[in-house]
Amino acid sequence: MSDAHSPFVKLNLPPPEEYRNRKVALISGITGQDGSYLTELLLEKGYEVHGIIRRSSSFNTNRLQHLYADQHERPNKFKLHYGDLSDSTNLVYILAQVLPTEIYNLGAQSHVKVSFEMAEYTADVDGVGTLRLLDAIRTVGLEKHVRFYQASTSELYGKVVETPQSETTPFYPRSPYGVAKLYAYWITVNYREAYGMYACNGILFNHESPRRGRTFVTRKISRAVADISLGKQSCLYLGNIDAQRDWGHAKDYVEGMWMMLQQPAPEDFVLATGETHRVREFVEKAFAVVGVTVKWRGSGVQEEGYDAQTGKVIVKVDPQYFRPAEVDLLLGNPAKAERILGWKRKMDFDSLVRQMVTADLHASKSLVEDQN
Ligand code: NDP
Ligand code: GDR
Repeated sequence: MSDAHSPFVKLNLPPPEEYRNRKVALISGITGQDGSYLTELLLEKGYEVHGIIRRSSSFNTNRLQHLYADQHERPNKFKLHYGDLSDSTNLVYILAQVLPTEIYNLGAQSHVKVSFEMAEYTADVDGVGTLRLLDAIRTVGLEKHVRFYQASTSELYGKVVETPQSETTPFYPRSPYGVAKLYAYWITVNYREAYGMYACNGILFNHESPRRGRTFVTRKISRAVADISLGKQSCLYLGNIDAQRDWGHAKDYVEGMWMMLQQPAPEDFVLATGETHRVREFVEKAFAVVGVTVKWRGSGVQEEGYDAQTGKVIVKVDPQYFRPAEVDLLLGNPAKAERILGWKRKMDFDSLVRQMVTADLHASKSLVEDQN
């Protein structure tokens, strides 16, 4: 569509090259795991960082708390705006106010199991929400000025078609979350092709950290290991312990997001470690951090893990955590990102597990001390 026929209101902006000399980032999902690491990275790089946060009756900016403190020394570099990916008008308003040079769309209902219970909401926020943000960019006439990152996911691959999974592997999502993200993936490609926007998909495999949400399996395990070792919990209940995931560290992955937006032309990239591990292996390594060896007995829903030294059962399978359709195996091939972006994950699997358990041990011990 030519500008003459554009239904949108355009702001009076400087030419794209001049506009991009400013370094202004807007992040949806800034309160999440990745949002907090990305904010730190961009502030370090001298960006002015704006984030979209949802109004909540409870405190939802824990992961950004330390940056608030910093703001006294770095005024105007970090600002939060109330908003939601379900509210187009609000997105247009924020964009027109902030005039970002880079947008990172990390906001999502990101829990795969929850997406089976909230399928329509997940489609609206994760799928149509991406369209809303892309259209908001066009509405204010930023389509040639701004660079757009879409948080795509290895959940797009879903059912195993080939491994390792790369940018050319066909998609076969297995959850309402995966299907919503498939829409977001293609609308990002479509707006790049249709309107010449600098828009790219980062197809990121699972990445974790001590800031990971507590209901994702790695954090659920690291917290339970800490609490069990401190005598505050007796058993960890899990679903499919044979699922295989390619787990990296979130801090490495947000760097890859930024790198994708610094290329001469927009492209889609896989970020992964190239290794896969079963959930049960994460359990074993996590307990090993506190000196416990886990042995397994039984099978299927009867399977349980026990402490090899004491015989105490510390892990049980609970079918309530099974999913209506599962993604059995994720194993990514990051060769393209390594070759073109020069990206490489820094933290390996063992160090990731150790860091997460150590952080939860520390947090759980401080909680005991606080209560005393
Ligand atoms: P989190 O679940 O930790 O964070 C999600 C963020 O999205 C939170 O800030 C949340 O806000 C926000 N959000 C939720 N609903 C809305 C909404 N309606 N409007 C605006 N914002 C909303 O996810 P991660 O940080 O782990 O992941 C970031 C992104 O990357 C997500 O899109 C996720 O799907 C995707 N992804 C994640 C991977 C991973 O392994 N971590 C791998 C591949 C992709 P609030 O705090 O208020 O809930
Ligand atoms: P995933 O992460 O679905 O891969 O999505 P999650 O940690 O939830 O599950 C990983 C695997 O562990 C199995 N599992 C359990 N999962 C949870 N949450 N709780 C349990 O008790 C449990 N027991 C076993 C799951 O069945 C699954 O196979 C994450 C999210 O961050 C997405 O937003 C992101 O797109 C993908 O990673 C890549």
